[in-house]
Amino acid sequence: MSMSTSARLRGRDALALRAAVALAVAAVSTPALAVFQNGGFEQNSFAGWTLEGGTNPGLAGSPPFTGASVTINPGAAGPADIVGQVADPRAPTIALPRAGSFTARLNDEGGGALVTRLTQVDTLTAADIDPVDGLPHLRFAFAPVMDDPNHAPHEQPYFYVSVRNLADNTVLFEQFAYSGQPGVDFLQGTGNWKYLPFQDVDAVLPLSAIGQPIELTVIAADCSLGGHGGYVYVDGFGSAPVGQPGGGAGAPAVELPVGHPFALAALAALLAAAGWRRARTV
Ligand SMILES: [Ca+2]
Repeated sequence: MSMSTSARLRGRDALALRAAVALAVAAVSTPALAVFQNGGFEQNSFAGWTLEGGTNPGLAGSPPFTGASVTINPGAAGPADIVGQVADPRAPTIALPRAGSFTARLNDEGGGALVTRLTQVDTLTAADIDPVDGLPHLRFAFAPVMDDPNHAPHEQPYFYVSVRNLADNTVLFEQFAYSGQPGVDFLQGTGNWKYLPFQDVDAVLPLSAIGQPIELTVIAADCSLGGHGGYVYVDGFGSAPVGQPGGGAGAPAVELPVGHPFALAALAALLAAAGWRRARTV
């Protein structure tokens, strides 16, 4: 090997080493972002996410509805956009963006019986462990805004949020409500619109979830008859507390223990106490 080739190789090795060190530093400096790519939508896009949808033929079965009631006929993805500092004329007390500079909005105020579904799968790592309790956390915030035309329950606009462990197909967190659903503390918006303030979720997962694929799903559906819209804002998906507008650290959210023997019962009790009607599908 000539002197010049050897020198070139050494230079290349040094570059590779420098790149590896840079990656390691980046990983160490952003441990809270280990789970879910672009979880706060701060790329001002849906990069890292999968947007799908179709049309809403109505919920299957009869109340109480669950994720198993959700039926989507094949079709193009429903509307979705990223919003910044804007006012929502239908939900005047919702402050946007929820965290950082951007918040995602799935579906919109228009009708057409459209459904928007957002999903992402990622693997929990040790970086998602909260040092406070030594357990992995999954945190996010959501706020549904839906017209309430007072159709039959299965025809109403609805939203659905779930966190599922794909390794064993268990539901770690799930929330469903149709517009105007009895027992849900909807606020009255403009006209017939109903909404909820941002709900901060802090799902505490078992250590066994480390290394397993976790799937997030958010669905927002118009009424099935085609005349009325509904949408949901989501933001801050990750293991760190959901931040504040502009990027500050968030206040601790109410903890929802998930994944130990009493977790689902405790979660159900908590949601019931908050006026939620909740059912699980496993
Ligand atoms: Ca954000």
